[in-house]
Amino acid sequence: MTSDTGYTHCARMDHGGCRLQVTVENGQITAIRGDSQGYLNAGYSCPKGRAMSEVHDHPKRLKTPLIREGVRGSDQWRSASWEEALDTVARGLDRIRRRDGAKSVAFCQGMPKGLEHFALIRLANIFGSPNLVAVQDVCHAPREMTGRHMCGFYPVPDVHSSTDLIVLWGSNTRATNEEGVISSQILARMKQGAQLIVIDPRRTGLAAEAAFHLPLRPGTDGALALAFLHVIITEDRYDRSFVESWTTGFDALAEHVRAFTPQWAAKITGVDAGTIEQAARAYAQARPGCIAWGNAVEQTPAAFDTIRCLVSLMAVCGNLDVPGGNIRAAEPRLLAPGKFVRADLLPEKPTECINAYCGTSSKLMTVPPTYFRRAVLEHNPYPVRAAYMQTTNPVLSYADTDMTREALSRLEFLAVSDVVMTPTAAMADVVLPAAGHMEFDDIGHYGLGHGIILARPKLVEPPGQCRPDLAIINDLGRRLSDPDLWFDRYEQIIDALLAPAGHDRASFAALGYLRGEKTYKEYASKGFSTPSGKVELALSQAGSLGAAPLPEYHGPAEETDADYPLLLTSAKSPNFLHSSYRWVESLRAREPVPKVQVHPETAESLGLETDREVRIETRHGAISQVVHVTGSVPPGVVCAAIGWWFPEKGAHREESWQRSNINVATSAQTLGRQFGTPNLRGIPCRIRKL
Ligand SMILES: Nc1nc2c(c(=O)[nH]1)N[C@H]1C(S)=C(S)[C@@H](COP(=O)(O)OP(=O)(O)OC[C@H]3O[C@@H](n4cnc5c(=O)[nH]c(N)nc54)[C@H](O)[C@@H]3O)O[C@H]1N2
Ligand SMILES: Nc1nc2c(c(=O)[nH]1)N[C@H]1C(S)=C(S)[C@@H](COP(=O)(O)OP(=O)(O)OC[C@H]3O[C@@H](n4cnc5c(=O)[nH]c(N)nc54)[C@H](O)[C@@H]3O)O[C@H]1N2
Ligand code: SF4
Ligand SMILES: [Mo]
Repeated sequence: MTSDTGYTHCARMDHGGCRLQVTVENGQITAIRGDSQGYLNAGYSCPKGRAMSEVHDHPKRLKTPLIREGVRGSDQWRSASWEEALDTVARGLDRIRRRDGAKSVAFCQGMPKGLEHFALIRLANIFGSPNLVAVQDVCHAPREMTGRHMCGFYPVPDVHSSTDLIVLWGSNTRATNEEGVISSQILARMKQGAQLIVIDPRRTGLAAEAAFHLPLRPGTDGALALAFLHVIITEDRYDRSFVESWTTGFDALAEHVRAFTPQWAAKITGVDAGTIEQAARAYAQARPGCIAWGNAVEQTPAAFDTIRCLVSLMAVCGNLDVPGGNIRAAEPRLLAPGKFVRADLLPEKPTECINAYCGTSSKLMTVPPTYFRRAVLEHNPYPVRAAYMQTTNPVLSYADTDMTREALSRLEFLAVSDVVMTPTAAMADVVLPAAGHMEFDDIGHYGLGHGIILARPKLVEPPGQCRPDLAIINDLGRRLSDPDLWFDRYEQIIDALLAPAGHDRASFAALGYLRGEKTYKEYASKGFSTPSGKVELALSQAGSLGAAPLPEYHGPAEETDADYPLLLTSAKSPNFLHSSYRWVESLRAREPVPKVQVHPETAESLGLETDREVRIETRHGAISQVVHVTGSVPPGVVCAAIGWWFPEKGAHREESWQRSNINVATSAQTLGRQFGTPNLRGIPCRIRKL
């Protein structure tokens, strides 16, 4: 028997980052624990991270390439060699490229798991398609791009430095480890005395420990943020010297927010005016304080306005680019993403991608999923007829599942790479078995903009014939384009990225992580990278973005009425990543069924009881989940579980992906103009007993 101990950083179970100590015996992972030397986690790990040992070699894992035999979606496949499968994929994509043009082929990516995200962009660019579809419409693009419009960078919370106060604005880090923001760091700052403000309809664990918890009505964040600005500006609590030297439009903003009193916001948000005032004052007083923002601020069509308010708060309180505030993270000197993806080969991308025709932000370099599906279904703005999807499960993750299913069934050719058969892969012509975490050499958090790059060396062989996405893309690239643009072996990609930092895979694995050298307040010498060189509280380019110069609040995306009196929102589960890993026994045992959280008063008025299955109906669709009566959600708010399908029922079956999938009940009709964001928070609904 051989036994080894290896070290890597967790990945694919959330955004990843905990350094793990991994025991490998006879080629199998037998133990995983958090490593006390971990830069981000200092010994911490969670059940998801430790469950990776079950993922490797799980019987559900895809182990050979599959080619469709029966009608699409009927679950009839034959195993194929990699040669045949890759040739079939290359032929399928090339046929459409020759007939309809390269832009009729889309490349789709889910939450980035590692380098495969950038490798796929490289493939799309070299292939000649401007259409890289990503879930960024509801995940990070709104905050990143809005930040870049207003202050020239993506202002990430500096939870690595000492800080007086952390605002968790619709972010629940204790359950959802986020890019560079790990709850162990927030807890460490709290131990040093940092206060918390939690803005979340639910009383989460962190809310219970916070100095202020503002349980707002889902979808009303913009109104609350305007009231924060009102308090801070009218009470003269802002950083006058920063505002005078480094912002544009402050006087107009001050005038604009006069109407948005705490009393006004209280009516909309349901949070009492006194609490709004006190919390706003606490943020203004904290020097420094940071805002750790989550999905809630960017999962409504109003994301652009909501986030503009938050960046304005950071700016007027002097918290931009100071230690412990919201900073421009400096990246370590790796090969720049733009160079790696060969953006130079496709200069027409910004004007030719699907969303360029939809008036989205010019900084958005990925296609919002709704515009991709409209291109497939309505040929709007032009037809898309084939897709290559990796690390994504759109049947579960895109708003409006009917639309997704329809689009998938209309594609002339679809190839999917995944680690298991999913409801999306079940619709494909070719399914490719991907290697998972610890099964190949990878790098974590490259290009994500928070300044830390993590080593993820290979520790075990992949099961069966599984191959890393990096290798699959490299092989497809060699078939679809000049082979000289590709690599002999996928590992060379990693060495190429690390070379500018003076590392190769081995030396980087030994080092563990790289952090960019941070110098704060770079604006003092260089100005802000905006047209005016300042933070644009009033946005000079607002017109081209279809917005007013100052952030507004236009009310919720959808109003409740007598038929749909409750407000539906969601929160991510600590036990799963989106739709992934319902098939991992230890995780499923922790959470066997999808639960919808309902307040005791709401439950009583509707006669609902814990553990009883109910129907949740919106104007767009209906799903079933199991009631959990809890005082941690406010009355009238319903918080459902996301990403639910039942692998044990068969990925291709409707009863598997339809029954409890929240996106059956969401809509992609109304989208935010700048990022194509649908409404996922604050959806009018009703609940019926089954
Ligand atoms: N209603 C609603 N919808 C949402 C959200 C919400 O809050 N509410 N959240 C949104 C957010 S923030 C995001 S990021 C998206 C997520 O959207 P997706 O990324 O599409 O979500 P997942 O369901 O995790 O799908 C990931 C797939 O990748 C597979 N996988 C894991 N590792 C690998 C690998 O190494 N290679 C390959 N090829 N496959 C792999 C998994 O098995 C899984 O099937 O969903 C969004 N959708
Ligand atoms: N365990 C686990 N970890 C994950 C993920 C996962 O699926 N599971 N996903 C990863 C991904 S891709 C992402 S993007 C991040 C997301 O991480 P988060 O942003 O933390 O994601 P959520 O849990 O969707 O939302 C956070 C909180 O928003 C609250 N909320 C709901 N509606 C509203 C609202 O209208 N306003 C406000 N202010 N709050 C609201 C919810 O109650 C929840 O506590 O997590 C990453 N980490
Ligand atoms: S918190 Fe995230 S990174 Fe850490 S062990 Fe859990 S899943 Fe992995
Ligand atoms: Mo996400």
